[in-house]
Amino acid sequence: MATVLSPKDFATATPSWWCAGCGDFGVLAALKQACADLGLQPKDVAFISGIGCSGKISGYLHSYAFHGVHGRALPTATAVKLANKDLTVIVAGGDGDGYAIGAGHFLHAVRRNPNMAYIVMDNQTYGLTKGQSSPTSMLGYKDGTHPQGNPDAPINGLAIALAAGGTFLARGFSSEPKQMTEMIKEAVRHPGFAVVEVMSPCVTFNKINTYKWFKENVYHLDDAPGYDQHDKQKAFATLTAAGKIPLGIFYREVRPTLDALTLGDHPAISSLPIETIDPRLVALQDAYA
Ligand SMILES: Cc1ncc(C[n+]2csc(CCOP(=O)(O)OP(=O)(O)O)c2C)c(N)n1
Ligand code: SF4
Ligand SMILES: [Mg+2]
Repeated sequence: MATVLSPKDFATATPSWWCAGCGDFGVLAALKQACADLGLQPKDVAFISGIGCSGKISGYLHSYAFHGVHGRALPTATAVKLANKDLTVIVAGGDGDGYAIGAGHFLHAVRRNPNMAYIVMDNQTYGLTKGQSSPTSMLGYKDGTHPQGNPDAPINGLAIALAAGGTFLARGFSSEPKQMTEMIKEAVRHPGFAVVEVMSPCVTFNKINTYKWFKENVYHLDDAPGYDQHDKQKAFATLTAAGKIPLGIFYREVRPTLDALTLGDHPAISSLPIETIDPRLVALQDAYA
């Protein structure tokens, strides 16, 4: 029988690089708790991340991990899932990684619906490169590249994902660990591509969207009586309404996953005997060893 693990079993010895108070600590804590609650073992999890302060998270979770190229976490994760569909694949990255350089991959992952959870750690800035405007920065956000204020309207990643065929869309706040843990667990359990956007304040560069600002500017869908997570029109209206930022699970539906459609009952590549792998691939691999 597999041992039941605690969040501490998902910690690594890697010292954290994040600034004290960074929202990303809350995301990591929720993730470890979710993995423990789900009864996962580190060997069951492949954690793929992008580049950014957020992307460093894969080094802090004891699991298989791949810290990829900026904006390319999703195609990498899709390949991992197709190679070994038994792995629980979790992807994480920043608002820049997912909604700027990786925007094309984001849309196509949403429509393909591979079975994995994607956490967008949204601090409304490019933290790693010292606070430039990101696709989710507010109009007027001031930084080194926009000293007069950001002239670009922010994009709404979850509404875009809903329009592209998203099957699970949620938003959490990094200083609400219990709600975030439950959301991540639901996302991992969802049979398809589950997007969890987490408002994760950058205490060093984003002096507008602070913890205090969020506490004053969010509300919880759980407080809205009768909200139906299967009502697409309602989800779209909720996500795009002006005013306070909604938190919760907006929408879910079940439709065939990329893995089911492409692999069917075929065994995953990882389970094939080595002799059945095309020798040209082995030679190619050896050439780069
Ligand atoms: C191809 C490429 N372009 C640009 C960069 C520089 N770069 C590194 S991280 C980053 C943005 C990070 O912002 P975000 O994804 O929001 O992550 P955060 O640091 O805010 O968590 C950029 C532009 C890069 N590493 N690679
Ligand atoms: S720069 Fe911002 S996002 Fe990066 S570790 Fe520091 S607080 Fe977090
Ligand atoms: Mg960011």
